[in-house]
Amino acid sequence: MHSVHSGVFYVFRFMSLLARHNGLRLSFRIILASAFFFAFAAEPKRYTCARASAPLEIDGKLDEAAWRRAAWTDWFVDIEGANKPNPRFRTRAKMLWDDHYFYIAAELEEPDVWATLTKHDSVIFHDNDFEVFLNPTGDTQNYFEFEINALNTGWDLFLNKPYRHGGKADNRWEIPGLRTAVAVNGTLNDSKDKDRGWTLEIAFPWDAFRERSGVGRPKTGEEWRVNFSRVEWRVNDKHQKLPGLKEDNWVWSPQGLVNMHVPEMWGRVRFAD
Ligand SMILES: [Ca+2]
Ligand SMILES: [Ca+2]
Ligand SMILES: [Ca+2]
Repeated sequence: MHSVHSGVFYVFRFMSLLARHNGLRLSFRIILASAFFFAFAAEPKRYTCARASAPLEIDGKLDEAAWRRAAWTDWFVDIEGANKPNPRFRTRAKMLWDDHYFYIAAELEEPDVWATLTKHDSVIFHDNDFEVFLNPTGDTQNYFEFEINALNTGWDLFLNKPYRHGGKADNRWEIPGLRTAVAVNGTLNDSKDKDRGWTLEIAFPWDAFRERSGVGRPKTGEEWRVNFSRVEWRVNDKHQKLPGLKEDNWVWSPQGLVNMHVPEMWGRVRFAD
């Protein structure tokens, strides 16, 4: 919130400065002020990733002392930004790291938890899912994507560059030693009751990223570009998608458009002691 507030502050200051220049046409002043506002509103989210004090049990539950101490991200917002309607259900995440793994936890509020895909490397966003985007070098190229559904089915893929620059997804990227787990707080694939949601834990081994990006475990103080996305479909009580309705996309750091593959807009995660 801090970045948006400071952005608004600067826009007002900037507009008052402009207002003194009566020679400037009003429309030009509005265009300038708008450009200034979006430059600030688009400032990425930031997160300081603490070191895990003890190994985590990857069981989908976030009840370890280390997780309890870790800060939550802000609540997710619409992919286009906080000026769009608030997501229908809440989502937030946490991160930790140690010598071996980058740990990610997420909590997804969901009254009807469902999933269908069981085959690794399926197009997981055809179910409701949680997605991780990682750009270790921060160069907006050579980045990694991981999607997971409530059945703990994963899809790991690599992009040498964004699709709009001719990038191609490579599903052959696999993560030896990856550990993931999901815990459903309610009942899976049973719409007769009302669930609270699902939580998940992911442990990415640092070496998984080295071959494709040249970067493995970060040094203390280094930053990666990271974003999280949640895809949510509107379904009936048989979990069939309602016709004519697109999926919702809720994210940590707003992209400003319906496209996760703009790494320039991802958040910044700094690895701290
Ligand atoms: Ca756990
Ligand atoms: Ca794969
Ligand atoms: Ca249920």
